[in-house]
Amino acid sequence: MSFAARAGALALFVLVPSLAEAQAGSPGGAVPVANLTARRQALIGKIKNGVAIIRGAEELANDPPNSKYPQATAFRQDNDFFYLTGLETPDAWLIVIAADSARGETHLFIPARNPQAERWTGPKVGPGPEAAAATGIPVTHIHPSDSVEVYLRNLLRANGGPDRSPTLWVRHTEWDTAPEFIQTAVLEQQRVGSRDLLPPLAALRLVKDEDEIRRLTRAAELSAQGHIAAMEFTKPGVWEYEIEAEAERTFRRLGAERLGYPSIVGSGINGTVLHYDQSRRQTQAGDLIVMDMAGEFGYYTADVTRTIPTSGKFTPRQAAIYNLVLGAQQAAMDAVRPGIMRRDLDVVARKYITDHQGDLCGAGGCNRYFIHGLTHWIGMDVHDVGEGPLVPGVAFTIEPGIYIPEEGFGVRIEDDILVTATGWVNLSKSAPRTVADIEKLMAAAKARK
Ligand SMILES: [Mn+2]
Repeated sequence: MSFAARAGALALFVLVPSLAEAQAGSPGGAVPVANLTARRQALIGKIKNGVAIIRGAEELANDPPNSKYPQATAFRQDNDFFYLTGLETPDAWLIVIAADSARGETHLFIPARNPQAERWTGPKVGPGPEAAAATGIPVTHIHPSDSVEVYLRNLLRANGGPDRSPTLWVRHTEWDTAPEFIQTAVLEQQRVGSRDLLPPLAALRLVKDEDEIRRLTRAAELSAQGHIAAMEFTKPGVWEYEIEAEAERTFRRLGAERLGYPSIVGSGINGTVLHYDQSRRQTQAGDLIVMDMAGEFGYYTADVTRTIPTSGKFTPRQAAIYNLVLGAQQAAMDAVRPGIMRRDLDVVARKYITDHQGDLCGAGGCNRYFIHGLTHWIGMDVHDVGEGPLVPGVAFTIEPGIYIPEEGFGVRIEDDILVTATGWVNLSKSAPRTVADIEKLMAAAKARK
């Protein structure tokens, strides 16, 4: 073996400092330990008694010849796991043990560090003091991932027995892909049965804490800035994908680590296709363009739609439909207050359209062109989990739309609303929303070109 080869072999086994710092250096920053601890304690309070098992996202496969050639930036942690640990480490597990009479405890399982693999994929947080400092989980409760199966079996055996068998809380949605030892463990517990972990976790994730609100606020603001960039860029003849690129580079430049969802830029007739995401058409003067695009910041995503005229000026017909949609959106916003349901807002928006449509859509009325729901929750998922009335800390979209294929255009306006103790705020309000403000912004941009 040559000296160079020996040196190389040696270098493989030198551990470089782990990524705890690098993770904290992500644009979103680290989730404060106090928040993570509070969330885990709240989960223990919700499940009261039993054992919850949360599996982190798996390392991306790299198996030639079908290799996707995974990159660290393509990995995204499981939402529930990130919510409770703030860790982006792949192939990790969290076991939360609740007991009626005690505060409960949390055990974290993360892969032992592998110097050879880290030469390819970069340094990782291993089981040890760094993981304890990042999560607030005591280092004595942090173990290597490959010990999770034995740990769980012992835990259930120790707490089992005919009289007191702990309830297992698992996410039923991922049941089919759960490892065999989890499935076996649950089968062994069937006297008590397994319970779906989604409802208690969703109830927690629905009401955002201050660190989540910070992330969501930033996601909405950078998304609004991307919409402004797209408006300034647009003129007849540009392609839909160019508009998309203009917005997306702004999201990224302002700290978005990925898109919240595939961008939708639908001009003309494409604007009537709700999830059109090909972005392959060349725009023409006279088109309207529906742009539904947002970035994700620190695991929280906005969801923002604006509709603009390619030429910078709405036709009277387009403006009339636009203002009806805008009025419906504003009416729904004005009805937001703690205690009401999102479906109540849907009723308000549709009633506004009925009351103000005049003869814009003929005898059938405009609501027959409003073919989707008015709102959904936002958060770690663009269609986030949870249910129930509006309370301070929930966030959701208000997005009425009218799509008229026979006239070749659609209009959707979508903003992100956060309910506060004193009312609500529109997190995406920086993106112009009225006919006058959109035309003014596009005219100013044209004058500068
Ligand atoms: Mn939406």
